[in-house]
Amino acid sequence: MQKNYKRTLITAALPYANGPVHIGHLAGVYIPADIYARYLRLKGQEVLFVCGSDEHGVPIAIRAQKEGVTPQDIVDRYHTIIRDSFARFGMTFDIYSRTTSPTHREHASAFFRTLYDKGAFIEEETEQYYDPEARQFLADRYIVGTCPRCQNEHAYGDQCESCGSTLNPTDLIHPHSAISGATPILKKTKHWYLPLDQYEPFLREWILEQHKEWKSNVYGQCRSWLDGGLQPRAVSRDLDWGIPVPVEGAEGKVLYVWFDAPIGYISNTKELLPDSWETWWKDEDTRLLHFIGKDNIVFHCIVFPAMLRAEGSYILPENVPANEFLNLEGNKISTSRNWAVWLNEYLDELPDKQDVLRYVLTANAPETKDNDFTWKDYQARNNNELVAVFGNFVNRALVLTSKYFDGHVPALGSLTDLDRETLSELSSVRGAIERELDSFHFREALKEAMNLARLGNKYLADTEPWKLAKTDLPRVATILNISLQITANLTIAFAPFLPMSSERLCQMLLIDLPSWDDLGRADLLPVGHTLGEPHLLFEKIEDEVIEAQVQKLLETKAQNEAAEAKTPPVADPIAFEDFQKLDIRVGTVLECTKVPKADKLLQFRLDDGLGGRTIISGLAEHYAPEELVGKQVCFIANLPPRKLRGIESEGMILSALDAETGRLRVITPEQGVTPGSEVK
Ligand code: B3M
Ligand code: ZN
Repeated sequence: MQKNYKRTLITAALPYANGPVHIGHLAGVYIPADIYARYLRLKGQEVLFVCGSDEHGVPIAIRAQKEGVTPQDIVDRYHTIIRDSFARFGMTFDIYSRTTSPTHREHASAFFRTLYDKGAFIEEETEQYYDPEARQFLADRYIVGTCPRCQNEHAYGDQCESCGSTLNPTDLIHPHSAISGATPILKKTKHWYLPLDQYEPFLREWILEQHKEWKSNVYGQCRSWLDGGLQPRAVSRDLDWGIPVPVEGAEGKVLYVWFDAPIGYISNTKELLPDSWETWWKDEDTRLLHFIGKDNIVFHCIVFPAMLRAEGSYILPENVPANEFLNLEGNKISTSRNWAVWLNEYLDELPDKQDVLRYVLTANAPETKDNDFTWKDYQARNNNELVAVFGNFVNRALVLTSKYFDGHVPALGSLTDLDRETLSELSSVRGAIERELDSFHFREALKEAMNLARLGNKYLADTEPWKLAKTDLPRVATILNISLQITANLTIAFAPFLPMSSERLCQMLLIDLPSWDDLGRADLLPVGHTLGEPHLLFEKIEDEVIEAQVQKLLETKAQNEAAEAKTPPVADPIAFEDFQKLDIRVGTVLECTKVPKADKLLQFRLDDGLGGRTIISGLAEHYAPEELVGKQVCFIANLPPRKLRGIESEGMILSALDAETGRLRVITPEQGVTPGSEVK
């Protein structure tokens, strides 16, 4: 029997700030969470809905390194994009903060220190891979090598993405550092571990005995984690990006991102409610709900609860209604392969269609199994359901009332059996939606709301008031009164699911949103109430709009295939000393001419800061000579001179061979430098 809680604290998974949010995140986490928060608020319950950007972790550090910027630059960019796109989408977070906030830094650090002082951690020295050149320990993702199982040469220290094997760095053949290319060495390093195995009895009782009501996909995954036996889990990392471990002698070590991130829920609450956050996190009368995707189940049902249990003063989640994954046009959504529908791009390219996406992603939500999003289905649901049923019904009710009763709610006359049946079905809609929402069945709940629109549509189709106008206006009045009451109920029924459409419908009815408890009543609109101008609630989506989106995905697919096909594998590792032998300089092109009778060769005269030199380079098919005069190029200065077509060439000009187009582009410094400057 569900306990009567005084308040509900809803968290939504903190999105990694190394890319925008996509429809998979929305379907899996954010739309269900927002529906639920809106629903509870409509019922007058005390709700807090917290989220924020998850800004630490190796992927962000790697991306920063690849882009030649700082991790802070990466998270600032994507935190802004994510925060703003959520706001435009209508997410009703009470706070959307970030884990680089001072409040979080302080709270996560204090949380760690509390557990450390309680002796909750195991301290262990282990051997980890260290990059002697970059002079830093390497997280598993930073170690690349050949997979022992499938020989994929780009396997990572934790996983081979080619055959999916989970690996340890020491399994890799020819491991090398993704940072410097150097061969890593094993070096001792100390880390702290949360002994999850010690919490197994508690977790078994708390989850498997006390929360049998959890969704089967969540409950099942927890059971398998517990049956598999829990191992101590690292809570620190050798990394320079993250929250420093608050222990003497732990320089260069940070909190493991999955230790720090869930604490972000707490610090976000603390940031919002500095004086009363503990009511939400430590009072047993708070119901805590975590909305997440299935890949985060272990962290929210096993690791974070163990952390909270170890700390001792926090409540535990009452439910974790995790969704499965959404695929896109039959393929797994992938940030790295840009195979996604990005929320920020969707909002730009399909303006004012937030509710259409909310509708489709709820109707198609991967609640118990993975599901697929297709643009065709998006169009079909919009045109055949939102436009043809919901929009059509409310439009006819309003237009007919405007036509026959001058836009005022007409009087209710005597009722037929069909009227009574229709009103009876109307009265049951609140219970039907609540039953589904209270058990986190959002797809089913939306269907119940949609059934109300279907009920109205069918009622008008069956009664055909437009045929009675000349012969029985009182009957028309009754039919439209009932239809308008259903229309007013639709504003409430859809308020959690399609908030913007609900608001627009209220404006057309010239009413404030009725309260949730009024859902099902047949007297929401008093006789004589003046209605507003009817407008189309939804517009048809034409084929070309969909084709443009499908085309965009096909181009992404083609780029991926081209990139995968043409990007040459990384060459064998070289010793750092070999690299240091190269003397790469910058030179300014003084002259550039075609080499006679040589289609591919250009002759360069460079100002190399050392008196000038001539270099022959195979760029004639990629540049007109005059294009390069005055440009600065990078060249290898310490190659032995060699004769090409009788001309002595003193070095090699460096160019990039575009993996897609096959074109050669010279490498030039981002800003002008003194000729002869060394490239480091
Ligand atoms: N940043 C989301 C993910 O795994 C992860 C959630 C943290 S919630 C504390 O994509
Ligand atoms: Zn493999």
